[in-house]
Amino acid sequence: EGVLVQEYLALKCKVVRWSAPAQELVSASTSIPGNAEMFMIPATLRPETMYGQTNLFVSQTITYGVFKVSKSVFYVATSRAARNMAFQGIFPEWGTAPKVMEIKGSDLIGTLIRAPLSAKETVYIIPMDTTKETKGTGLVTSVPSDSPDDYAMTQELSKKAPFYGIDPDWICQDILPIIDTPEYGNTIAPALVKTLKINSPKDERQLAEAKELAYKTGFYQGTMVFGPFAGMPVQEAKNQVRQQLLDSGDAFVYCE
Ligand code: A2H
Repeated sequence: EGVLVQEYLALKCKVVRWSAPAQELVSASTSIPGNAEMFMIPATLRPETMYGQTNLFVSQTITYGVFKVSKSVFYVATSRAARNMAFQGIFPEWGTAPKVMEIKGSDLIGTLIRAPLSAKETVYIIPMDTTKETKGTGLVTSVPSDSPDDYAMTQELSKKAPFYGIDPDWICQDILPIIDTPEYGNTIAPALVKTLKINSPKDERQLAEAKELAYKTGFYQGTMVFGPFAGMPVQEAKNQVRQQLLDSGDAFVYCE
């Protein structure tokens, strides 16, 4: 039996404006200069969908680390992911993840970030507590057009913003068509959520089925309908978009 390595694309989402609690913590840190560039680092398997990013998910119960990449550049991710990154040449000293601060997911909610390639340019951090500490970087880009999980969570948060203690204006409602498929049209996630009668993020079994279907259908039958690769099959566009994000310095490869 072989060892399976999952290769993610880690996106660099620059912080544009911190939430009030995060601002207070970052300002109080003597290790972070005032002019520092700080990046949230979500990990994705679907770079070709990043045109449709509308939010960034964190888990309120995960404690994230802030890691020093250079004098004025810092990454936010789980300590687990940063340890892996330390062996992949991301930090100056091989094998060391220099943590300068910790911050709870709940304190990050409401932070405004730049979303590379997104039609939205800047998007807000919102909660998704099913985000696992043990996978990727613990941060997830929300693409409600193509991910049933992201769509179901976005709907839930819009319906119950006060319950979740968030400003409804933080939730982006514009679902842009990114990929067209013969069977499910150009926004596969809402289509599947409707077809499989998914009512909330708690409908785990149906969501798992929707996720599988969306992933396979998008990859094998999808055609791009947004961005510079519009008209191209997803199977080809995927690598092109990935390469573009790497070349522009907006992303790096992360394996675990
Ligand atoms: B994907 P795999 Cl449009 N916890 O990105 C929960 N989910 C996580 C995660 C974590 N810690 N880290 C990453 N993920 C999500 C885009 C996307 C994704 C679309 C459609 C499907 C899809 C936008 N969200 O994933 O278990 C991330 O969401 C379905 C497979 O390692 C990442 O890619 O296979 C994917 O799960 C990685 O899942």
